[in-house]
Amino acid sequence: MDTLRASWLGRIADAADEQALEGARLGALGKKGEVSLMMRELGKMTPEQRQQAGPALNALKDELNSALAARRAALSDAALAERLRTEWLDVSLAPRPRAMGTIHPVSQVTEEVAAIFADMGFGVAEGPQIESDWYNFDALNMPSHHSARAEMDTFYMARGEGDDRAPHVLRTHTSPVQIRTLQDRGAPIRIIAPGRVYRSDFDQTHTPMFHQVEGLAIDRDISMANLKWVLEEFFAAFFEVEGVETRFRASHFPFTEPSAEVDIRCSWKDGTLKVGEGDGWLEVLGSGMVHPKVLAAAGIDPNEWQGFAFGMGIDRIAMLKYGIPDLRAFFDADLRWLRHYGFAALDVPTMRGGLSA
Ligand code: 2NL
Repeated sequence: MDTLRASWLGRIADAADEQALEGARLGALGKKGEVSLMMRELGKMTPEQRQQAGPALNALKDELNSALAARRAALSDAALAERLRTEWLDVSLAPRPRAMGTIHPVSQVTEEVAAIFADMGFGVAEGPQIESDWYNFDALNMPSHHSARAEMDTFYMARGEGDDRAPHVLRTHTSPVQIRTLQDRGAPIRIIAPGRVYRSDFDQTHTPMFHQVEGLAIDRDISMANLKWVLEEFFAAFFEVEGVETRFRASHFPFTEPSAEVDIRCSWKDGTLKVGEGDGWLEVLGSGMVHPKVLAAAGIDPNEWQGFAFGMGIDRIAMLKYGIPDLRAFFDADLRWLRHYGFAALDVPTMRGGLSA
């Protein structure tokens, strides 16, 4: 009985898995198990023999059952421990970087400009980039054979043979947006018109598409004094300085009379621009009082209404404000330019196939 006990306890203790353990249970306590068969022998024994063997076999059965339960629990603990060891997720693993875009400096500057003019009561007007030559030129006092029209390097839309629709162009300025808005809404009006404009010109300082913002204020007694105040307010806010002195130089545009080119006071110190101080002047925009013919073309009575208009390049003032010396920063696919000028949270390997260079 002792060898029997030791042998089965040993098999149970050594069972490497659930299957081996079940084998041991059946071998000892199953229907034809060794211990079960011995219990069946009890019936054939004398009462004295039975009295001795009965309790011993029952005790053995209980002990084996306990050992089986203990071993089963141990195996299941080990199985759980093994799963915990192998089935894990490292939640501290850094995530794969995701490509994050940032606002383009030209878009940012456009928003800055719109916000500053909004504070002075100017709304934002938008319009088509493909314009009829009437809106782009005629309405602006540039008739068909006007020299300024030829000088504009205009992109003309192709026309098929027999197509006699009015000639259309890629707008060369955002003035047509102002004409349309004036026609739709009438006077008084205060708007700016930012957007893309196109001229067939491409060199170090020109791209065939660039960005312009024009402004227009029409009321009963708007003067160039109002223009000067609005522009000085704008430049101080835009360049984030206390005040900016402007200098008006007589000029000529077909759509304004009188016309002025406007410079702002600035200095250049060790290659960096400081606006609002110093003894230099920087040309920043063209402006003037809206020509009576332009008002009339937009359906506004020039005897009742008058006002100023101006136009400036957004790319240019973006470069000045953020110290970007090269137009390629805006147009080159090489994002190093944008990153260099602080505009790119782009140091992400998945961005545009990589910034490795
Ligand atoms: C420049 C000059 C200018 C305007 C644009 C304008 C618009 C209307 C009527 C009259 Cl609807 N004028 N725009 C006026 C003066 C100058 O732009 O050098 N821009 C970069």
